[in-house]
Amino acid sequence: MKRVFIKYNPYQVTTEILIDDKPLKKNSKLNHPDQRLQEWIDKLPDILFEECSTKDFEITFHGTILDFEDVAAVAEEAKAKGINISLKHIPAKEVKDKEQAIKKIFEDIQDGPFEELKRPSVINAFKMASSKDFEVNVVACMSAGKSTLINALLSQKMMPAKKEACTATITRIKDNDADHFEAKVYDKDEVLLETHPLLTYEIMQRLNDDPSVSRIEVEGNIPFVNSEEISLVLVDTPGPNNARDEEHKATTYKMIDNSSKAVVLYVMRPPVGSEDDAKLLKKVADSMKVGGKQSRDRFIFVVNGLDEFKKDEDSIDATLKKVRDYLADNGIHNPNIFPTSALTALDIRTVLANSDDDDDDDVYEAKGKVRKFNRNKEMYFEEYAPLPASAKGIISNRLFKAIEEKDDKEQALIHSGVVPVEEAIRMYVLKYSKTAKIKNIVDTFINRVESAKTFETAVEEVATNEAEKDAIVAKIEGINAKLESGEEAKKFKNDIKKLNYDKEITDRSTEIVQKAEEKITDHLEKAKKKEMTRAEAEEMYKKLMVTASDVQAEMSVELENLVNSTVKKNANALLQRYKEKLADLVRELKDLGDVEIDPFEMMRGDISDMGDIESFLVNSTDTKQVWEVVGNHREYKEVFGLRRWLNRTIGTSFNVDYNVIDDYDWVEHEYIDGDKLSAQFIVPVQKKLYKNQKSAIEYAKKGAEMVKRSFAGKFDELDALLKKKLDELKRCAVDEEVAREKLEEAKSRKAWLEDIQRRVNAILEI
Ligand SMILES: Nc1nc2c(ncn2[C@@H]2O[C@H](COP(=O)(O)OP(=O)(O)OP(=O)(O)O)[C@@H](O)[C@H]2O)c(=O)[nH]1
Ligand SMILES: [Mg+2]
Repeated sequence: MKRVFIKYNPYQVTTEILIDDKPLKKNSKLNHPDQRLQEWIDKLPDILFEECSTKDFEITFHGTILDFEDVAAVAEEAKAKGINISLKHIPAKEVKDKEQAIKKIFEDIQDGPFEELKRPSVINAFKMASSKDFEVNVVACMSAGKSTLINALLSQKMMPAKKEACTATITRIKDNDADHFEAKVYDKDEVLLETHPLLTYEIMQRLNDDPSVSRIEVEGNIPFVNSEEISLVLVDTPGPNNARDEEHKATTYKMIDNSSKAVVLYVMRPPVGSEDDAKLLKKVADSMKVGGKQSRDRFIFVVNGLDEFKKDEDSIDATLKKVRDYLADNGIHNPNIFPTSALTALDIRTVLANSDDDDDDDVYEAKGKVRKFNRNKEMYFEEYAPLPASAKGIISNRLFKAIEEKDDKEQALIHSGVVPVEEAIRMYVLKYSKTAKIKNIVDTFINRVESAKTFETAVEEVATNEAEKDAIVAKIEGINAKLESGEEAKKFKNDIKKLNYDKEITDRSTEIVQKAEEKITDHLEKAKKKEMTRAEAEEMYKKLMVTASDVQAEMSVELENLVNSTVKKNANALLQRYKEKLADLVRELKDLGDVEIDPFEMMRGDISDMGDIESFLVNSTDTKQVWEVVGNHREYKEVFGLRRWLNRTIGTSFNVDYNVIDDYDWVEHEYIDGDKLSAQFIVPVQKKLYKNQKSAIEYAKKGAEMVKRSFAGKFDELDALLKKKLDELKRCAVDEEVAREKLEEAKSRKAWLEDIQRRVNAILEI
């Protein structure tokens, strides 16, 4: 038997593994720097077996409960392979403790002696890091019950739901714990059409039927979460095949794409197996292949409508098995499947919450469902839910309480499967988003505190070092001279100008377009015949348009990712270049005395004020229009807005246009040549694909330019700040009075910083 010790810190994403108290060998496959536990834990038993040549292990796991439960699940599965793992858990600090500690530190900083830590940019960075929206995207191919499920999660009928294809707009609902819903309504070009301070179901219905409406931003209460805890956003989408425009289709693809980390509730309604569904599932399968267990956890498959279960005729187990087999046929293995009845949950939370009047048909019917769920053990859907033990515990406690209090509605609600889905969302947030969030927040402090400390240390050294006074002054003047030199400024400007990713983006986007083209030609190759009748030609054309629009939506997701990453790269390179410039400032002055004056270290905190490129980009996806002074008048200018670009690019959809077929000389000929026809069909499609590429390239350039412009201004500000700091140091060196005063101050300020630093670092420990 081998003893294995695993310490996993989900906040820092670090792993330490010891086998029989010895560290891992360098070439061990168990070395997983920078990877989440969930990305490699599945492979643990096999690798252990391979590297230790035994099948008996005792694993001691030091980490959070949720991570421990994943280890436990893997250990359980390993039994089937004859690998025996006994487990011990050393608990770690959980997310909740951390959040409180962070909040306290933030408050203390606001009351502390450092103005630079109270700047709006710091406060914003902190707020951004702590309130990042967490999206739950509800996706399905057809009317499987998306809107009904969202209504059930809202405990309120807000989203229009119907038997036939219904939802036509994208609605994002953000939790704010308020007692009413409000909405902002946008068209395709992101123009605000309407605002509703008090949103109702009737308004939502009208908006949904209005073809000019593209996106509705709603705020209101999502009862199963607390907005202080998670900033949850539920997104209702049209089924991609009845989307009003291709942009919505692209939105669904983007939600599924592995570049997204949001939870996807993939709703299905048996019987499963439509062709469209298979197409969408293939994308899900692709996305689930990357990123290990986290991507598996990200997709929650909701099998809805199971209240229609008939005793003695149906079997829930058999239905779920069919779904599982169907998913496996489409390349999805080990899916998290949750059986539900969204409608029952909604009725319990709305109809039955408001009335007990049996003469009301709705009440009568809803009560029937409650009875059905409570009577049939087979319909206790929570028992099928693939949840970790801690979540199961929460649910069974709730059920136990409901039974004790004879609350049959609450019991049926839990059995309806919607409560387990809510729990699954919460678990995901706790396991992945919250831990990452804590790291982000801590990061917003660490650099700034470090950097403030460097400056205080420099003050101390300068103020006490009589012997090197002249050297210090010379050093500071040297730095200043370089900072002010026109020569240096020109060099820096030139370096920045040289940064250019145009070729890279052209090459990559060409690949993307070629891939898209291939898909379409492949499709045509398969569809065409040497001789085609008019009916066949029309059919071929119709199908081509569907494929073209799919490919187009897919491509726009890839192009958008490309634009995003290019702009990001550009921003990072700029920052890097500025950091190098700071390091350069002291390069030739190193020999001037032992007192260290390091402009880069002193400025690190200020640099990180602008360094959160991720949120910078998020902000810039919204269209912004600003007034800009041009000569002696002002002009309205549009600023970088990714979303707007996306709409424009793919905004015009493929209209079915039968001209090619109509113009053919059918009187003379009975058949049309399939080769010729497909060659003609493909021209406008190709044109459009290339137009998309051109627009993506243009947009990436525009984005890069914008980043350069906005950074150039910031760099000037940073230079000015550095000069100020250097001046202060110089005054300490030349004026004894000032030195004495500053020294006293620096001591207590440094002690305060060290205390904060110790507390911040402790947060990331487990
Ligand atoms: N019996 C039963 N019917 C349901 C359930 N969930 C939804 N429905 C019904 O199924 C139909 C479609 O539901 P919607 O919520 O509109 O489905 P959707 O996925 O939003 O559909 P689209 O917006 O058209 O894509 C409606 O008539 C709902 O009442 C359920 O759990 N059980
Ligand atoms: Mg809907």
